[in-house]
Amino acid sequence: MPQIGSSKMTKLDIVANAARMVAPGKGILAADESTGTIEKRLAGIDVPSTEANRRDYRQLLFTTPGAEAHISGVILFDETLRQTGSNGVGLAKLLWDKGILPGIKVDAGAKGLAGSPGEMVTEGLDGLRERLAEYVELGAAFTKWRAVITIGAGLPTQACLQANAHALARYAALSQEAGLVPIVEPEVLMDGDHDLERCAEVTEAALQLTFRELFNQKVLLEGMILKPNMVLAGKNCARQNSIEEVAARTVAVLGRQVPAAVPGIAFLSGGQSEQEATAHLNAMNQLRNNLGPSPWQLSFSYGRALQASALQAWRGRADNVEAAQAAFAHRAKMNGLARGGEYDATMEQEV
Ligand code: 5MM
Repeated sequence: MPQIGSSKMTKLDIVANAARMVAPGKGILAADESTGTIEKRLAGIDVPSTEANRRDYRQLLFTTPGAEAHISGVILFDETLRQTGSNGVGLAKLLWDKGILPGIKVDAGAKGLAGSPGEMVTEGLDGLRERLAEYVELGAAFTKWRAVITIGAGLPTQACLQANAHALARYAALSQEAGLVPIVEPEVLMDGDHDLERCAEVTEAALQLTFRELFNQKVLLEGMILKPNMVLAGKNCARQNSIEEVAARTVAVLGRQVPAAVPGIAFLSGGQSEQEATAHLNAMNQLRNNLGPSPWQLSFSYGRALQASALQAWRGRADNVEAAQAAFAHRAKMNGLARGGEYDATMEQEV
């Protein structure tokens, strides 16, 4: 298969890379925090967001011994794809050498949607074809685009759902044209006091429109990954649901809207704690094991839920690198086990 910097990817290569991204026992690390977000994360551990600190932190994650056993791909921010590690090797090459696929966030962020106060539409389509060609040269194997959908009084509007679905599909088609696997991320936010059923209703509507647009734009479903939210009650809802309720409702919504041709679903964590995100994924895979074979892999593409304890353990100090890597390796392993429904909360004591 063509590797780093190749512009000769065929449809078969794209399909093979998509399958590799959701290989059993593995999932994706989202390390594509944009400049503002990584600054916030580093501020949380009193570390200034300099280019060197961002590089050191991400290098720490990528060089974690054994991470490749449970991590199939890493989503990078533009800066990281261009960075070189302390040993002089490019970070993207370092990942390829470990058997981990590097990917790249290609959206330009969620901006206010004109005419829809409180709603956002993700931008970044202008010039995307040219940017993708450069990302191929820099060694990316896949891309990511995140749409943000807010639940509130009268929200989301059809205009918001439609605009975001259209942009996601245009992005996905351009990515495949460039030989890259698109991760399609329509995120229904956990913010608000809505209940589980309202989240289910909105998630279903968002997915339905997204797949309609993907079909319209002729996106090869076998060569993409869906990155959705789990179906959860809003953070401020008085009634929070059990792990089993969340798992059952999420799988039911996906079963109604995600075509069987899609190889895998890699959830975002969206503000859940590390252990909640793992327990939910585990319960979904247990459910699928009990119900019989599922059409798609149920995997993870977590940012915060894979990094929170590693970040806390690191705190910007070289002598904490080993402890931070142990924390990250532990989370990767727990989620790797959850991929097969083999996780148990008692395993959290292992680290
Ligand atoms: C890691 O966070 C990603 C980038 O966010 P910003 O564009 O706001 O900086 C984000 O897209 C991420 O890939 C997903 O939302 C999943 O992350 P979480 O933390 O929700 O699992």
